[in-house]
Amino acid sequence: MAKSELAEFDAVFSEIVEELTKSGLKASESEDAFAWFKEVLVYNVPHGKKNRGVSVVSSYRRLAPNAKEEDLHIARMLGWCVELLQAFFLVADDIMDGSITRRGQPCWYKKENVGLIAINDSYFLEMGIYSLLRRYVKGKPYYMNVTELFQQTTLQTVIGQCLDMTTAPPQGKVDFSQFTTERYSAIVKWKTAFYSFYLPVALAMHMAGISDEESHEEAKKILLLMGHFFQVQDDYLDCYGDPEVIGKIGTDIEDNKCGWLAVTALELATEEQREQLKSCYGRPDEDDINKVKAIYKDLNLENVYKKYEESSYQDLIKLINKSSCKVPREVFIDFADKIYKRKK
Ligand code: GPP
Ligand code: MG
Ligand code: MG
Ligand code: MG
Repeated sequence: MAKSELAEFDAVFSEIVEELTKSGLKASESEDAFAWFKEVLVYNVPHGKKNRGVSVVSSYRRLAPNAKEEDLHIARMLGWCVELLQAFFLVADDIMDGSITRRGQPCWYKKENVGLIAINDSYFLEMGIYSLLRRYVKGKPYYMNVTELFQQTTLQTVIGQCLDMTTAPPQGKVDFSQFTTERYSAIVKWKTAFYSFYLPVALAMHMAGISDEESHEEAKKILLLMGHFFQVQDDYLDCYGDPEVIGKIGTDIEDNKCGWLAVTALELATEEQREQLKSCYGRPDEDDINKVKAIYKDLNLENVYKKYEESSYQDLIKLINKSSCKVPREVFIDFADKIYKRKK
């Protein structure tokens, strides 16, 4: 079933492109802009894993087992709105992080005829969300809830991105004083967990008529824990993932990021290793990057991560089992199964 859910989700992407561009393409003054936007959409939106988008649909199915086809269609459109939000963030994030590739192709801003137009394109992608909401959801009782949720989630992610960027001093400078587990937890909760985990399930809940605060708080607790682990994994893969598989080349070491590997290394390091890290972290030079990786190796971080992955999965399952949420456990288990032990 999981495969066909993705196939059905993919099948409506052309409708998304059509809806977002058809009227603009007909108006002679804006025609060129919408032809450009069409390219932005096709390059940046459909090539990811789409876990977030498909989770809206699969969660909605769990919450409304007798859902009508017309409502499943709306769930798919909301799923694509989450993918648009993600594309908006990634186009901008890659500029900020100076990344090279994304989803196995050059980052959008790296393309010869794009450059900083990518900033404008990220706003284009963001506004696509609200066009689709007006087109498919307006008139439904949950329109206001989902619209506000997208706005609120965007702000949360911007706050997280701000913490992420400002905790990383400019290249060549070192300041490990802020590289604490508390700061790390705050960064990942805000920059990743809300939009990647709470948002998809919360959208399905609103569609299914579950909008009370208590249910949302209960679901949020579980989903934010999952989101925390997911970002730890992203940080691990930044260094240890295969770029061919993850579709991106890691930049966290040279970008001076307060990532899981750096925070964990600093916790385990001897005074001497800490001094060595100070002299090579956050520098673009290949030799410096390799020195950081050698220290990670001496500290056995790969094993520390494997242990962490196992124990974090156990913690998550415990939390899910003891929750008394209106949302069935399978919604959380489905999502967890998609991310644990992932390689991309
Ligand atoms: C992931 O960080 C976080 C985001 C993509 C949110 C960006 C938010 C904005 C408001 C632009 P990351 O840099 O570790 O992701 P990746 O490893 O995929 O580049
Ligand atoms: Mg990045
Ligand atoms: Mg980033
Ligand atoms: Mg990353």
